[in-house]
Amino acid sequence: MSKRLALVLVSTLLLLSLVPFAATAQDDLPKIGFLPGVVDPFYQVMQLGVEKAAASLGIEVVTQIPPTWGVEVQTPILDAMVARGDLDYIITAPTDKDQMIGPLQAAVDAGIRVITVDTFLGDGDYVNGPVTFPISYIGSDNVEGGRIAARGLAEAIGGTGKVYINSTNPNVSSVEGRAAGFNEVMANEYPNIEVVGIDFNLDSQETATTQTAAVLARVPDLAGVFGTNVFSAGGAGTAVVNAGLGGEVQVVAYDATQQAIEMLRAGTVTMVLAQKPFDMGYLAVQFAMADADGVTSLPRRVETGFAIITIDNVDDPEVARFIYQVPGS
Ligand code: T6T
Repeated sequence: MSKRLALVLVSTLLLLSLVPFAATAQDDLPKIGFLPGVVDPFYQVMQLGVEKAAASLGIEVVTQIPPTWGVEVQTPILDAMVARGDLDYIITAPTDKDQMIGPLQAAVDAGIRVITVDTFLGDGDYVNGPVTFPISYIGSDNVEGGRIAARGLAEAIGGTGKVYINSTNPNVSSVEGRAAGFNEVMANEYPNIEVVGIDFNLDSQETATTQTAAVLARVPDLAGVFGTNVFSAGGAGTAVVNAGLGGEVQVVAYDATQQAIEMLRAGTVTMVLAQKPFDMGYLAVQFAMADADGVTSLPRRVETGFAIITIDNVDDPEVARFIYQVPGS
């Protein structure tokens, strides 16, 4: 055999021996299910983060976004994801901090590892709290976000007057935390501000608009509104504009949608709290990969922070990059 032929043979054998290993490595990559709360710009941006991380790592993600918010919609989708039998991890935003414990425990019992993003189960303390099975909670410190919103609104109304909260659902860790932080600051730091109440719009912007309009009619000297998420803030701002009170009744908006930014530019909204949904999705996929690779020291809680957007900084690219940019919008 010539030297050259021997070399070709050896190289071919070497290459062939590597192929099965490559296939195994590919097969060993975790497969992830992504189940957010509802179709909205916040979760659409989170999906971009999930997809970006998955592409970087070469792993497959199965995404299903519930059309409406709620345990009754999210649970059957989760059950179907578990029943597929091919998912190693589920990244999800539980739509109720108590009622989703059972369905997610069932996923864990079926051998799936769970990471919660944006919302948490129980009290969110996955080390010492009542629920410890999720790998991690990755999301905003929503109580702190509520405090920031309260101080922003209080300042906008000169530290005195009546304010109202429009929110989505009770028992959801994110919006519940926002209202709690807001109420805490108003009670402790602003004795001349009265919180006249809270309504739950069940993730309907239309309902949020109607509810806010009713409060504006009932409380003619209302000074401000805190909208705790996309739908709440959108509805609150719309009602204020419809009543001809834009700029008079101040609105603080949680979630940096295009609509919230338009209302900020129009003078209806005084402050927008941008969360970092891209980071939440991206990090969750990275955490799943790290866990699959045997990393055991992943933090059980990761706070992704905020960008606080006002009319003074909305055009600063370092701030504007946190406005929720959804493809096609
Ligand atoms: O505000 C976000 C999210 O953080 C919350 O948990 C649910 O509502 C949104 O998705 C906005 O609609």
